[in-house]
Amino acid sequence: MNLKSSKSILALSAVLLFSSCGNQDKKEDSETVVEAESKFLSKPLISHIYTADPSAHVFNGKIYIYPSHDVESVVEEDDSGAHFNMRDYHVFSMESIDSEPKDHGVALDVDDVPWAKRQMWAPDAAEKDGKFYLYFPAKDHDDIFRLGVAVSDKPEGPFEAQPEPMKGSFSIDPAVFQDGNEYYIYWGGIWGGQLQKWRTGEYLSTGDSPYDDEPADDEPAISPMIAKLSNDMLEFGEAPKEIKILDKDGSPILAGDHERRFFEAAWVHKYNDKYYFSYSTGDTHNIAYAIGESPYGPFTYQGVILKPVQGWTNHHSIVEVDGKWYIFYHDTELSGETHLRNLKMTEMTHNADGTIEMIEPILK
Ligand code: FUB
Repeated sequence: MNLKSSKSILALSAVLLFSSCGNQDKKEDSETVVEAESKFLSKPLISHIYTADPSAHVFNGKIYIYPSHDVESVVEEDDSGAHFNMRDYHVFSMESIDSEPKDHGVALDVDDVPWAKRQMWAPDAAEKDGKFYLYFPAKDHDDIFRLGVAVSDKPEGPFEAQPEPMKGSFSIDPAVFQDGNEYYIYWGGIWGGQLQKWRTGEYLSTGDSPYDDEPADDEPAISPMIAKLSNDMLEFGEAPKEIKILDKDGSPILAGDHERRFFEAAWVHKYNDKYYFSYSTGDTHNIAYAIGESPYGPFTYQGVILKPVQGWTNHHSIVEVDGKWYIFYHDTELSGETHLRNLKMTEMTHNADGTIEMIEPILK
């Protein structure tokens, strides 16, 4: 699926070539093929609508992708991401890793979620006992991000939303990880994702700036959150806990360490009995990862999986398909606009020592 191996072809038809043969001029009508190298590692997976924040899963033998649906909006750009003003979700399926994604249409619209007002950001989905659960963040009528759940009998939806957000939920970017019979939900995002506003357990409305309420640079960074899901998958099944991301010496990653601290886009996968917690570092634009012995962590920082893509945001998911691992992500190749993104995908490699080979999405 990568442009590295399938260079785009520019055909220049009916190019007139003139060559000299002795004293006789020869004019040739010919077609010359010029190969133009793309600067991107992978090509867009979907181009008829803008899509971002892909959560990919294998359900019923097919790959399903649950992305955000980016749209142009009349809302002006601001530091809290108001211009990411998405209002619905489409679900996509792929028969195999090389096939074209099929758009199953609108799976959930903000107008069908009683508690939600706007900004349907990065979703995820899970399957339990033949039912499918779509987890999504949206701003409520007080402009506070909450997490919602919607249910369907089919992986592609349509989904029916619960009338209220999950009790005690806040912030953005839910990601559900199944470990045996247990399901865990991870979430959180700082700045526009409001996680910093919940440092005391209550919503701090000390100011409108998304940078208020952050810890000092030499304090531990704000932690992403985890909770086991309830048996019915609709609520937290336990009190939410903070996840610790530690340096190799066991000390917490600090708030001032923007190259490594958690920003948003939590994802967990399991490989060789270890838990891999991956996330975006936000303003430094990497997808980084940390490894732990339990779904709750602590996780020890290892490095970068995906270097910055074109566009401000970087958001991914990791899925195993037929014994190979893939990272789904997005960039802004099609629009050049940071809030109008397109999905991409490439293979990801675990090295023999358990580390992950770093991916450069923009070719040098
Ligand atoms: O798509 C809106 C937000 O942008 C997501 O929730 C973040 O992870 C970032 O990708």
